Amino acid sequence: MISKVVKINGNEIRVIAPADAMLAEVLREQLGLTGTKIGCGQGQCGACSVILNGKLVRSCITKFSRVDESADIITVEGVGSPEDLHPIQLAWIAHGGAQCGYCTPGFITSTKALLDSNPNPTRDDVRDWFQKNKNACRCTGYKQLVDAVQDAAKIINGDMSKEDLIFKIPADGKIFGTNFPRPTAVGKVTGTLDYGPDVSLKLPENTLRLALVQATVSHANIKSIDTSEAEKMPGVYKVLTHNDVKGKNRITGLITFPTNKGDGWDRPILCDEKVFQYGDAFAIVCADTEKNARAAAEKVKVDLEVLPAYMSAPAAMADDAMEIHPGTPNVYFVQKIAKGEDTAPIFENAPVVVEDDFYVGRQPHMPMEPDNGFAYINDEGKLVIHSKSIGLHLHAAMIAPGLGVELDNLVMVQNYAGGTFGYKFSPTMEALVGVAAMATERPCSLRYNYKQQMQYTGKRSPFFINLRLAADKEGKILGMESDWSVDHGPYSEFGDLLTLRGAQFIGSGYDIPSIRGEGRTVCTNHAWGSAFRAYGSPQSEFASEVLMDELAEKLGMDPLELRYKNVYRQGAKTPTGQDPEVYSLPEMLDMIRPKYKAALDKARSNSTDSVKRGVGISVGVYGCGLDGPDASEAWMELNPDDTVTVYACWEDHGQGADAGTLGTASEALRPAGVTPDRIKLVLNDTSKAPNSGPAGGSRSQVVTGQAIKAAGEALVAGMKKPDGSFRTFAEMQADKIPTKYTGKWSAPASPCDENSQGNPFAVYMYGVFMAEVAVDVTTGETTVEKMTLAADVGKINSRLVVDGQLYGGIAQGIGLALTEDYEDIEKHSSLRGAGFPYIKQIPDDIELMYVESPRPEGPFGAGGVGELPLTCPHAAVINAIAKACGARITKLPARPEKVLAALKR
Ligand code: MCN
Ligand code: FES
Ligand code: FES
Repeated sequence: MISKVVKINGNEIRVIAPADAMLAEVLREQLGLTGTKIGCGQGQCGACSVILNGKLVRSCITKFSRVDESADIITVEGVGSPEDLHPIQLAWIAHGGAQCGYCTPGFITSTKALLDSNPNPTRDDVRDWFQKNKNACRCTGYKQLVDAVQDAAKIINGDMSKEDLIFKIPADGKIFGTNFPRPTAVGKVTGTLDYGPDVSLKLPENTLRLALVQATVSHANIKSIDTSEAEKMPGVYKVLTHNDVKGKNRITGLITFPTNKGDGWDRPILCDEKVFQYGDAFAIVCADTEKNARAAAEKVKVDLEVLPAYMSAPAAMADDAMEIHPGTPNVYFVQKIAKGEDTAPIFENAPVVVEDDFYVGRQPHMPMEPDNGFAYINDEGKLVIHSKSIGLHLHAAMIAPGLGVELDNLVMVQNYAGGTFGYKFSPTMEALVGVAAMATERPCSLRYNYKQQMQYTGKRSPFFINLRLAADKEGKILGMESDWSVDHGPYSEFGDLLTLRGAQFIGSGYDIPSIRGEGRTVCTNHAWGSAFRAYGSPQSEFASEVLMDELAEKLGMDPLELRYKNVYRQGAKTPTGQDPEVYSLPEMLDMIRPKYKAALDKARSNSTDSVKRGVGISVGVYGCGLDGPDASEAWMELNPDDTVTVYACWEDHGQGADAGTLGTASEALRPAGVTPDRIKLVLNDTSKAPNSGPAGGSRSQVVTGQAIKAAGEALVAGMKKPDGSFRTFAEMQADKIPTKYTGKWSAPASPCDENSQGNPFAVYMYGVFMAEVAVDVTTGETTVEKMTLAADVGKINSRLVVDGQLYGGIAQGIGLALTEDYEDIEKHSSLRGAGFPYIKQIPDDIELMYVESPRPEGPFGAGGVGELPLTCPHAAVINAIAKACGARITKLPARPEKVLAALKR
């Protein structure tokens, strides 16, 4: 133990801490200063940044023993408070700088340190600073953060007033379509909003801290598990194996496709017979501290018979590959597409045919907050599980039978989440903490470190695609033939649905009269496939968008004009034979065209012998919703003080469920004069709010938005008096009119048939991307200098949120194009190793343009937005590389060595 007096946020405090403790642990665990977050825990993300004696440090790698006596430490709590926001915090709110907000305290302290030393930084100074200090953000694409720093500096220097940055509710109370900040913003910028790991530290003293015993091989039979030595380790309360699981010990994928050859009961909660992938859990150690639990986990002995591991779809499809789940073939689901006439004669006679093979790999989600959660038995005897789940009711159904608990006795709650990007569409540790709480009858908390986040959560499923396009001499597409194999890892949940996405989105955006193709879902031993933002479309559309450029090349046509000729117009049908609900792609291409021409000129004149510049275009389309008649429910209640409470399970990854709910509810309630400050939100607790469905498929603004609108309209109708004025709560009571209303909505859509024909989504999002790149042909290094996106997401609810969604998704697309991968389990198990894009990899110059075509089926005309920006930006980047230097990349990521190899070819 060491003891020293240090000054923290202006107060002198004596701290007695273990000699090996890190400053972050001391701040968070001993002093309760949980505003400082731990992300990577490895010095790579800056979430833990604090100011130590005027210098910015990453407190997760700063030993407390090395903090000098009487050191001066400033954490986010010392920068400002909700009652007295610092200009930096105010600017962060005004610019939408906090999406999930997990990186925010680190950025705020980092900005404070920057502005203390350089009160007038240029945008490049800011970017250099965040790069140097490794401040990483996965949500925002960084642009709004630099905007915020610029405005904060102006306020501090007296060039702007705080007032200028404070959002003012317009006189008519309309916030829908404005820059109103999200309700959680103040908590996020001040570090007062508690995420799972923060709440976990504040749990009762008898809480058990959990550690997992995990596989370090990818495929094996389990011969025995010996926990005896671990049980004797200090602080250990119990060591749990599959024998302690009361239910079926399986997470069910809720299979709905009758042609799926699996039964969906393939994912063990705790492995019993087999290891299916690296990281699979054998046992849970429950102990007094996480350190003790982790130390004891090392002592559990597992005897394995190692089996051949099939680490890709082609490997698992080989004739001699064994069945990974005995009894179920490795190819367990096949989805065909057949639209229009047979393609064989078309391809035979077409003047122009192009064909290529494509691969989009195992993109890791890399949220700033690693996975975590906790569980306990409440006073009603119900099991309560808190996690980052973005599908609370869905996950309850997936884990209840495995745990052996009745659905009615299971409560799911979402903690504020530091980003998921879809990995939490699958349950992760929910069932593990559930097992532990049931077996010990004590609160149990589990926190993954970053390596576990990488190794034991799902990843984007790689698609291997062979694609052919046939066209006439003028560039009109005549037909398409596709073949795709989906490497879905060992667990089948939603793998069939993902394979269907190939049929729905390869070639989407274009009027292709005839399509034939087949896709298949393949079980492998690599990381299990979970949803990832834009789910299936980045793989599908990469193939068709890159092949469109190859077609343009063969035809000698401009790639933008080839697209212009073929995009959806009146009379066109989507690949599933559906009529698009709006036709905004031609308009968006028209908007982009002058910028494109100027960019081409610029690229030509700015290219040198060693640095070649190019411009690439791509079209992105994605559906809002789950296939078919996707439904949602929300409630609204008029309270005795005449405020209104909205109840919904619109889960928040960080995208802004709070803003979405408030904006939509306030628009619905505006006719009754209910102003936004009178609206309260109760979100994301299955014991308090109804089933609004999971926050996936960019569905919430549309589907849950419609449910909120319906509830609001019902309440407004109840409040309305015959004379057109509105009743107060007291008047409603006096008139015996109910004060609580249910809103339900179901999408007018129908699922696809066995040929992938149908009207799966009532609303789509559309975009046109343009990338401007520079390729250093001596090193193969690509720099994206500018991205432009013309987007149609319908009417916009929160402009701040929507801008942020687009910037952030584009940044993830640049990562997907150039660096991100989780193929090599050892090498890619950290942010840096997996190619996380820091600020200098993302251009400061990102231009957004909107076409707001009102959606007939969207609430107040709104569509969805979350996934649009990641549908296809990477294809624009890859097309730009080819234009710049002739290197045609078809398999991602386009790391320098791949670009050099393509150049040589
Ligand atoms: N919105 C709006 N106006 C529109 C459309 C949407 O203001 N016309 C707002 C909504 O109110 C909501 C946000 O934009 O705040 C996204 O809405 P929507 O597209 O309906 O998507 P969901 O709320 O269902 O969110 C899920 C979506 C998905 S599927 C992933 S994955 C994703 C994403 O959003 N993960 C994210 N965005 C993310 N953003 C962050 N920061 N972190 C993640 O993990
Ligand atoms: Fe400290 Fe990532 S740098 S948590
Ligand atoms: Fe930066 Fe989410 S807001 S990581």
